[in-house]
Amino acid sequence: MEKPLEYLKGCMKPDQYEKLAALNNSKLNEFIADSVQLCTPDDVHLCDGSKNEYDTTMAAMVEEGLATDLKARENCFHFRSDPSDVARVEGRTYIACENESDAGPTNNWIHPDELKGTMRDLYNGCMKGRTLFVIPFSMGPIGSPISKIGFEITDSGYVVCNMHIMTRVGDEVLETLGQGDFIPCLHSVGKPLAEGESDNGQWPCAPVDKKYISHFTEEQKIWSFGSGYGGNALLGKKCLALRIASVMAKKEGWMAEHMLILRLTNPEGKKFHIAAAFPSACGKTNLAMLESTVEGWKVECVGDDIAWMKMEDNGQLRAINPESGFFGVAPGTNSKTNPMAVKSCEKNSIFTNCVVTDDGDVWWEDGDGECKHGIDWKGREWTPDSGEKGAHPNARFTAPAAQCPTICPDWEDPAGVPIDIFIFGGRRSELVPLVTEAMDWDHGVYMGATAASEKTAAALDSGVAIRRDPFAMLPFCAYHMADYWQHWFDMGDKLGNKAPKIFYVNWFQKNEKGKFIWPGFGENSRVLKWMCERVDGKAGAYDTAIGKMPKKEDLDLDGIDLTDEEMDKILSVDTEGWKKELPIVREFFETMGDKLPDRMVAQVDRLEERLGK
Ligand code: GTP
Ligand code: SPV
Ligand code: MN
Repeated sequence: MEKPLEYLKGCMKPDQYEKLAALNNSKLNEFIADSVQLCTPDDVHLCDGSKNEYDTTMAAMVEEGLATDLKARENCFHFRSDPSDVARVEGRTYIACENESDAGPTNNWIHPDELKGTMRDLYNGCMKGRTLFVIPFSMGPIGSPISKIGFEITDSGYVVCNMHIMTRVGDEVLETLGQGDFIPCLHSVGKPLAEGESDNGQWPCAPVDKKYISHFTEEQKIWSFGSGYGGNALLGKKCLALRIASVMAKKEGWMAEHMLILRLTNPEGKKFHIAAAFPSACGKTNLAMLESTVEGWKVECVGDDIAWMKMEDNGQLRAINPESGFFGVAPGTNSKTNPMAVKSCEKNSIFTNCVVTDDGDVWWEDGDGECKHGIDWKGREWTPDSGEKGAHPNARFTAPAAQCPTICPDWEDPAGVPIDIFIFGGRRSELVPLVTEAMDWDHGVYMGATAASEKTAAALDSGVAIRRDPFAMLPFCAYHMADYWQHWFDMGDKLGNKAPKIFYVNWFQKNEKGKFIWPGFGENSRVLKWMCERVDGKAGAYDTAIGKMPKKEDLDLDGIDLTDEEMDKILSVDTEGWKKELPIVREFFETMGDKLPDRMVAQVDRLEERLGK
């Protein structure tokens, strides 16, 4: 377009247009003008991040029947999504770069030209009858050298309100941006409205085969179409802060990881910082907000889903949480399992796909209290006898991080927190012990690369029962997985003796009756304590074929309700079982082709040796 500003003058409110004119960022003006021209909305709104904007946008959705005002909770709202739009759609998530080999074997690749062609046709006129919102947002504290600015264009009020909570939105972002660069993110629910038509209370989205969650990794831009669900639509989160950032991080020598960040303080006041990667719906939010059951040990939350980490000049790795809210799994969250999450979403929060109770509150399976009658996530009457779950298993709450009672006072420090420990893990009902310490960095990288987990509800189409989910990044690493592994080896080389210690955990082993053996949740603090004492050289461990492990007496198990047999079961190494994993791991490695680092092969060879023939 020749004169984007002039074009925008014709379709924006004067005061909002003036902001753009004063800023005079030509990339931004072109991005907005091109999007307006392509998507043909009825109206354009430049977001300022104000409470008034949130309230007005939410009120319009309540009016429309898309949201329910929850009378029992201060400033809280509930949304019911379309049944096809309840989770990330990995099969419709694309990495577009010049060469397919750069996307690697773990991503869906389409050539950028082809994908743009397909998506332009879909975007054409897609915002008819709707408002196009322009959301200026910062991932990371505004102005921090690690932070990145994005602009999300969307036709969804749900996205606007969620982005207000999950990211830093508003005028300050414009001021910080100036003439600088940003990541353009274009989103549409993909449901244009005909003249006089309205959503009429129905969550707007497109059918699955029209959904595209696309990442142009070389141009660094994001195009998402057809879904309103969190990870597909709140583009600052998985799309920017993980997929696009993973490519930047590789190029620039830092790390963008699917990790919670927490601070653990011991009785002497010494602080440890832990970053932990578990696949979606495998316990990050819970661990991040854990209430320690070990006397004198205190946990504070820095972040629950994403970590951006950089090495300082002195060789110390420091992490920030690029988000400002939690988009947490609701089912299973209650005052016993995760009291801090319960408190975090007491007010000013958004709920998606829960049961709305008759007294105007939300309820979900394994939540607090009982629900005798309500309206389920599909909008039908629900009672405990309905025979179906009332909340979708991937029902979520969106809550401001600042509302977490244990939020770390330094959670917004632009310099981040120094990382001492990395944890990997997954959901395995068999084989994988409670905790293992890597023998060295390379062995830890092997543990991360071979992490595997049972299927959860966080992705609609994740397929097989147990899948390899390296570093919990399978759905989020936007370049060749083997290059990503090499990046981990390289980071270890750079960090040298300042590299964090690496551990692997599994909270999810089950007994013959299908019950979790380890009580989990707050009791996981016992395992974290052992890790910190390992860092300090205070706790014992012994060598096994799969790594260093604690004996029962090395763990603080005071007051825990487990029999000796049960503890033995989760602290033992099933050599035959591990041997059976080897061919599966080798087969997985083979899918990486010649990019597979020799150092990775060396690790599986050594493991095989240690396990014995
Ligand atoms: P994403 O937001 O999808 O990335 O998930 P997450 O990794 O943050 O998982 P989250 O903490 O929300 O936990 C997901 C589910 O696992 C919830 O239903 C939790 O109740 C359950 N869970 C978390 N920690 C534990 C644990 O230590 N033991 C057991 N048995 N279940 C757990
Ligand atoms: C996950 O699936 O890992 C989530 C939820 O944290 S989403 O934002 O949808 O990715
Ligand atoms: Mn996640």
